[in-house]
Amino acid sequence: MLEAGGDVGGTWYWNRYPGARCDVESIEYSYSFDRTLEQEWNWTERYASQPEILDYIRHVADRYDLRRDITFGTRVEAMRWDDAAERWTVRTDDGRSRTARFVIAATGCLSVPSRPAFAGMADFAGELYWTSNWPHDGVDLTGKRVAVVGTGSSGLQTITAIAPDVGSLTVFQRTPSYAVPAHNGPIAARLDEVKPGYPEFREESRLSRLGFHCGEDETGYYAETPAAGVRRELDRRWSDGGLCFTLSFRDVLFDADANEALAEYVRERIRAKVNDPGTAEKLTPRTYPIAAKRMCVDTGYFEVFNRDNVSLVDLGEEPIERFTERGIVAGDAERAFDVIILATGFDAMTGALTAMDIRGTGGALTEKWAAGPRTYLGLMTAGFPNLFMITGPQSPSVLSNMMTSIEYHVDWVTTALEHLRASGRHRMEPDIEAEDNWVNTTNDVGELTLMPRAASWYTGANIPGKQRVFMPFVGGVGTYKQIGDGVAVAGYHGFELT
Ligand code: NA7
Repeated sequence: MLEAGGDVGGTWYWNRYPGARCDVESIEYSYSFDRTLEQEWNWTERYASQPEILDYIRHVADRYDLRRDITFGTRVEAMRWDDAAERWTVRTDDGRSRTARFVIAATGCLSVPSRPAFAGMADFAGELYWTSNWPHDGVDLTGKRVAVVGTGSSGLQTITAIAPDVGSLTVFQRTPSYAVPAHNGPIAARLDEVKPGYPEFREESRLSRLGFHCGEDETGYYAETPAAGVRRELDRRWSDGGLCFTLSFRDVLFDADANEALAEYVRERIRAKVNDPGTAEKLTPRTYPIAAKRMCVDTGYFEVFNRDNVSLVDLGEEPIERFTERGIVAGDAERAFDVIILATGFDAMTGALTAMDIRGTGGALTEKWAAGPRTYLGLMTAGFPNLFMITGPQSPSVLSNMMTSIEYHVDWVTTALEHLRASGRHRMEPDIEAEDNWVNTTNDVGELTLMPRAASWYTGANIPGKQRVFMPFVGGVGTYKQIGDGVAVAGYHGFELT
C-alpha cells in the first residue's frame, strides 16, 4: 500500500479544519466488515467529528496490523502497463519503481484540492490556509481578522466553528448553499438500539438509495401529496435533520415542482434565521435546483450572520479582483485580514486518477478521459488492464455514504481477484462495448434528473477547462449493487478475463 499522507485517514487526515465533521451519521459511516469491531466501537455523537473519525481509522489500522504493509509519505506519480509482461510499473515520488500484476487505485473522490490562483496571492503578508490541507498543529485564530473564501460544506463548517473566537470574520460567497440542520447530539441510546441488529441494518443500507437509512419505504410522490401533507412531511424531515431531507419525496430530483417545494421551504427557513433581510437574501440559493449541488448539513451556520463580528461579501456583486499584502480587493473595497482561509473544494472524482500519469495499452488515461471519464461500473476502464478503481467515476460514490460504497467496491474487487486466481487467469479488462453502454447508462440516468442543471463539482464545473459531464451514477446504491452483483454472478459479464 502506497499512501501520500503521513498516516492513515485519507480525507480525515488532511481536512482538519475547525468544525470538520462527517455529515453522514456515525452508525452508518463506519466499517461493517467485522461484527466484533462494530459491536465494540462506541461513537459519541450522531455525526462524528474529524478527530473521532481519525481515531477510529487509526484504531482499525492498528487492530488489523495494517501499518506494516503501508509505505507512508509516498505519492504515485506514474503507472505504465507492460503488455508483454502483463504487469504495471508504478513510479513514486521517492524515485522508486515497483511492479505489480494488479493495481487498485483507492485514491479518493475528493482528495485533490482545487486551488484557484487569485491574482496577487503571493503578495499577501498574513497567514493563508486551505481547509483541505490544514496544519496539524492547529491555528490560533483568537481575536484575528479572518476571511473565508468558499461556502460549500467545508466553508460552512469552518465559518460556524470559528465565528465566536475570531475578532472579525468576512465570508466571501460565490454561490449560496442549501443547508439542512444536523441536530447533532449524543448517540449512546441510538447505538444500543442499532447494535443488536447491526448486520441486518447494514444490509438495508447496502440496498438503499444513498447507502444509509432514510425511511424510503414510507416516502411518497410530491405530485400525489396534498399541500398539508407536503408541509407535514417537510417539517418532519427538517426536525429529523440531515441529508435525508432531500428524499422527502420520491420525485424531488425529477419533478421541478417537487424540487422547488423543497427549495422554497429551505429558503423560508433561511429568512427566518437571519435577522438582516439583505443578508438573508444574499444567503438564499435561487439559481439551481436543491440537491443538484452537494447539500450541506449545518449547525447554526445561518445564525452566524446575526453576529456583530461577521459580514458577508456576495462575489456576484463584488468579485474578487486580487489579493494584496494587506488582504483582498473585492468590488471597490480593500479589506484587511490577518488570516485568509480558502475552502474552495476539490477536483472531484477524476482528479486523483488523472493527476497520475497512467498509461495503458492504448495511451494515457488523461487522453482517454479528455471528454469525460469512461468506465465500466466505475470499477475499470478499457485499455487499462488489471487496474481497479475504488469508488471511481460512474459509480454512486459521492452521491452515497462513502463507507457503504467503498466496502462494496473492495468486496467486488476482492471477489474478482479470487475468481481470477481460482480460474487460473491473470488479466481482466472491460469490453469496450460494455463500457460504452455503461457510460451511456450513467449519462442517461443523470439526464433524467435535475442534477446536471447546476454548475457543480459533480459535473466538473468547478475546475476551469475540465470537460463538463455528470460523473456519478445517480441510480442509487441498491440498484448499483444489484447490477454489480449480477455482472459478477454472470461470470463477469462485459469483462474480458484471460
Ligand atoms: P465545495 O462543495 O466544492 O465548495 C467549494 C466552495 O468554494 C463553493 O462555495 C465554491 O463556489 C467556492 N469557490 C470555488 N472556487 C472559487 C473561486 N475561485 N472564487 C470564489 N469561490 C470559489 O467543496 P467543500 O470542500 O466545501 O466540500 C466538498 C465535499 O466534502 C462536500 O460536498 C462533502 O461531500 C464533503 P461555487 O459553488 O463553485 O460557486
